[in-house]
Amino acid sequence: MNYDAVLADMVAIAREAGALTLAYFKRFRDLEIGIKGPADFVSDADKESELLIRKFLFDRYPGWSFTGEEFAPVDTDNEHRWLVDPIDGTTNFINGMHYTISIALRRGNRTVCAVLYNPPADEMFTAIPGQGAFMNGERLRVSEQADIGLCNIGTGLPTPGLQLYPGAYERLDAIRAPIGAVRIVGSAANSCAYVAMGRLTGYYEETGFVDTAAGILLVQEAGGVVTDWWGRGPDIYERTGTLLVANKATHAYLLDKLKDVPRKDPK
Ligand code: LIP
Repeated sequence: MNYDAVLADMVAIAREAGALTLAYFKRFRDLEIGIKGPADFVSDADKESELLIRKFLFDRYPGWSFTGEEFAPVDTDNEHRWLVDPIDGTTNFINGMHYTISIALRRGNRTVCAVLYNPPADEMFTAIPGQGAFMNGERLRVSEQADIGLCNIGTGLPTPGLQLYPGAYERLDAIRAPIGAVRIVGSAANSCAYVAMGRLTGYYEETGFVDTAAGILLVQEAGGVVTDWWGRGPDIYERTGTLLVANKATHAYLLDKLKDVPRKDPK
């Protein structure tokens, strides 16, 4: 099956969801006057965005299964499934910082189309296996930086359920010297996109696959390395979420450092 037309549809609906969520995003300072709590604010935007995307995709591709972040999955097809995060980076969102919309199409256990949109920056990322990764139509390559002292590494810190992800601060401590910098982009999807385009040389976090499915394909198509924290493949990281995406040099460095942090291997 040729997925070019499907990708074009995904781009169109990501843009629409971008406009919808931006209207909320621009009003983030309303939260200070308490019209709505942050949880309601973001959950209204999240739900509206997911419903908009879901309706569009169901109309165009009736019968394909759907997993989103806000509602129960729809399991109608064993072959094709949408993985949709309607707002990745919800804490960023309520603080007026960059967030992304992530849409991946899975066929069996492969991602066959990926779209990732950062509405505040108007950056649209796309990928199809074997055809490369692009931002606003421009081909992406991961960073060629091999000097660890100049590497720029992304991660995330768990909010709010820190106890769910033990070791996050110890891991920061383990990776820090002698790297150039650590950044928290605040959206797992956007962090992957930044690796694909070379803003970050690498990124690691324990996070959900719905958030990262599209970003992972971007990194792979941009020539990056994708494994779990112990160097293993998709059968492990898609399930456990212990994801490591990077250029070659950063990947080798992080693998070496992350293994020293006490962490129960989530087999
Ligand atoms: C979250 C990201 C956050 C990352 C978490 C998770 P959500 O997604 O925004 O940056 O640290 O692992 O991916 O809850 O905002 O969709």
